[in-house]
Amino acid sequence: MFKERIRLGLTRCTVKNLEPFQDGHCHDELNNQECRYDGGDCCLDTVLTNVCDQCLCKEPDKIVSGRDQSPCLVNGQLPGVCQDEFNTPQCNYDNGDCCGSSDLTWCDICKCLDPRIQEVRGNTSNST
Ligand SMILES: [Ca+2]
Repeated sequence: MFKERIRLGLTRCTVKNLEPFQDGHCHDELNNQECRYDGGDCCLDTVLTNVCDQCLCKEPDKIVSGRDQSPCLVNGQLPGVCQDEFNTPQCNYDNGDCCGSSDLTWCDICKCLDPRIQEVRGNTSNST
């Protein structure tokens, strides 16, 4: 097993199960420098986000090349409906759909993450 880690260059990676490494699906637990950013799984042209929560491309060289500026890596956005997979900086926090009185039937986390809207909320309303 340790041989495998050496072969993959993952000797500093603390994740025990390396099977998900570079399997084409983005894994948050492997998406760090020690684990070589999941072998690039989180920076693919089409990131498979079914097993990750953050699913962010963190590879420095890819970010420098502008990959993190790519507008949104998932398709199927529904206006006015909070969708966790779009609730990211890349997807403009689902255009604010997870903040306020949107349709929350399509999300699990349904959290208002948009920093701009959070600011507004903090100033105006504190009662639920
Ligand atoms: Ca993976």
